[in-house]
Amino acid sequence: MNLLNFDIFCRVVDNYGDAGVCWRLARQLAALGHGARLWIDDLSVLARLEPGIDPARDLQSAHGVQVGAWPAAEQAQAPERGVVIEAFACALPSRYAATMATRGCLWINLEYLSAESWVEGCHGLPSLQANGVPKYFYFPGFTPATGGLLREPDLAARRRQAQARDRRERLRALTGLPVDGLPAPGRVMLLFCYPDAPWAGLQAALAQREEDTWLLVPGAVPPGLNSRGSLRVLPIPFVPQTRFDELLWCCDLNFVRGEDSLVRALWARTPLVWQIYRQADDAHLDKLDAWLDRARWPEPARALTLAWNRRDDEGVRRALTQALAPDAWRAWQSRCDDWSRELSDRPDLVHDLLDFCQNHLQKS
Ligand code: TRH
Repeated sequence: MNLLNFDIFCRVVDNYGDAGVCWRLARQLAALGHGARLWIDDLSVLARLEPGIDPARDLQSAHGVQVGAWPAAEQAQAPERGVVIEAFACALPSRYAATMATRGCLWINLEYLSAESWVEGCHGLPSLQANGVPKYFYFPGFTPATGGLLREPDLAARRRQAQARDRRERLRALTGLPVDGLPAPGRVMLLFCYPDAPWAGLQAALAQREEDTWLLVPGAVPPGLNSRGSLRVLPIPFVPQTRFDELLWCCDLNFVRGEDSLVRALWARTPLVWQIYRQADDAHLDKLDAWLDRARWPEPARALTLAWNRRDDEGVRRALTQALAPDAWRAWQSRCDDWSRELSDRPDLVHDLLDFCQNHLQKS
């Protein structure tokens, strides 16, 4: 395969997901030997995900990726026959876009992840832009007719190696928690959610179990969520993105949100509850239904996901209690494992994207 040069453009709209997806993609391309530059308008968000990044430096490099502050991109030139990835329709700097036409670049708009079936019809379609270059829409997704999901080639092997080691030691090394008294498997959970999540329902369900549950909360703990009954709420540090998987692999149930942490939780092969990013006019609820239809969770897990996203505390309390009952829990674990295997049998996003680029660069 020819090595390519990628320029990835990212504007941070909110939270960590925009930067998180672009950073993961850039790292994986660089690890495969491709040239990868990431232009980003908020280095402080990237620095949270990658502590090696200095938010005060306009140009730097980490993990083989060149990182540039967005204003510097205004003066940059597109690489000759390079691939320009505009993440999430962030709009390229106009001067830069003008250089693309004469340099034989391939222009790709990387879209947000959706499980809706219409994305299959739109994946890969071109649209001619003002600079005379077609822009191709690239949709990540859960089916073979989409652009796939980000998954590093060595991920499953790393998970198996990690999980062969003592979980208490892994957790201690990662979070600094004193791990004496770590509950039995089945009772360590990660809570990565938006501030409006119905955590009171979660707290009510977990506080009344017979044995302890540990709830690990990276970053800020929602005010009012605290240890009670059999629930221990444990604030933990936000870990670098390169170690986030290890955190998921320590937990039996992962509450995740947005886009990137959802995909990582799927690769962890354990039960997960997804809080989708909220959109105007409740558009996210259709996306959530489409995802649940593909997930085919057993009923209590489906009900839990719906209640979690509808911010229904009583629904969460009831459904979580049911989903954690032994038979329901085993059925949920087994479906997660099956779906994760099924998805990982397909080409990952980077390999799909590289094929797409090679085909389209040859044609031009
Ligand atoms: O932060 P998010 O809510 O980002 C969202 C979504 O991407 C959403 O789709 C998008 O529209 C919106 O932003 C603008 O959730 P997400 O996508 O899971 O990103 C979180 C990133 O943070 C992910 O790359 C994992 C990383 N992370 C760490 O590296 N360390 C940690 O300790 C934690 C908790 C997360």
